[in-house]
Amino acid sequence: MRTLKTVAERVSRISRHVDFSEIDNMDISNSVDQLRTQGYTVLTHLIGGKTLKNLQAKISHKIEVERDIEYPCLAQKKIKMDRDFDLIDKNFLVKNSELKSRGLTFERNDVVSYAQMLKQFNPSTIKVNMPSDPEFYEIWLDPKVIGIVANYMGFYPQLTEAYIRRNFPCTFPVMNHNWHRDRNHDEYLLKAFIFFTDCDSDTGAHHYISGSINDERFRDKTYYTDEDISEIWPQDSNQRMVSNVKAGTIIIEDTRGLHKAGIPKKDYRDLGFAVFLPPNIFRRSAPFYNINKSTLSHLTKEQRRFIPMSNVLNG
Ligand SMILES: O=C(O)CCC(=O)C(=O)O
Repeated sequence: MRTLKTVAERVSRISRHVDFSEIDNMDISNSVDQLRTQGYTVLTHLIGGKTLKNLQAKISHKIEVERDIEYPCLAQKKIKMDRDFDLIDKNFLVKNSELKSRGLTFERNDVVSYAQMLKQFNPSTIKVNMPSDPEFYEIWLDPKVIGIVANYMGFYPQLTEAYIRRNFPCTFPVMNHNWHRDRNHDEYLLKAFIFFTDCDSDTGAHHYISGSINDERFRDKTYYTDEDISEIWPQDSNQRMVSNVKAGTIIIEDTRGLHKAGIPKKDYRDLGFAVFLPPNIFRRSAPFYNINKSTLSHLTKEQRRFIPMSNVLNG
């Protein structure tokens, strides 16, 4: 099965090759080097001014006015320590349908206002699907970002997932609040984290262990605690990356390395996610986002190479 997948990917990569030796942009070249040595690269203030303000406003409108988020959504307020200890133990790594059948979620119909939603349910994470809006794609497929991604991989991968998450303070850690490695692909996997709010340890920093991609430790379980990780990399270890960043920053990361989402102590943080994987003509999962033909027509030829055809609506 593995061999079939590898062959399918090799075939899918034909005519998508990128020759790193031809890069003439020092910024891109330095970022690719950082990805190779550290596993991440930080692009500060990549988005700014009016674009950043517009996108922040659009995200807030979607969440706070339209309440157009993914339902069912886990309500921290419904979790009971003595009853739900099995789920707490698993860091809630179960299907949404199970959370729903346990009565731990809320639906669109349960929400009358943003304030009521927060007060009544205290969601830890809200997920917003990628709007089919050129202004968002301009950032998710920013020329510098895709230049780094393609040169790191050596070919043009696909943008397989695109979404936004808003994280709130919460009591019970849920899935990626714990240390983990992403397992979408053994060899080629990059995520771009797009910060729409300032983000530091008070507002839910992103954490990464530099140089951990090829470290053989921490591979036998899905999640690890802070104590597990601190035994090897204490808080003051210079291999720890903590995102003390301003809104408008993008971190590109090889998330096969150890990482986790910090829980905000106050306020919230808005983060955009772009997941890049090798093209595979046999990938069977349904598209994780859809883009209209008219939005696609705003993108450059290079940006369009990242969009799988199956994600194009009316196409
Ligand atoms: O939100 C974050 O900071 C990390 C998210 C994460 O762990 C993931 O996408 O795998």
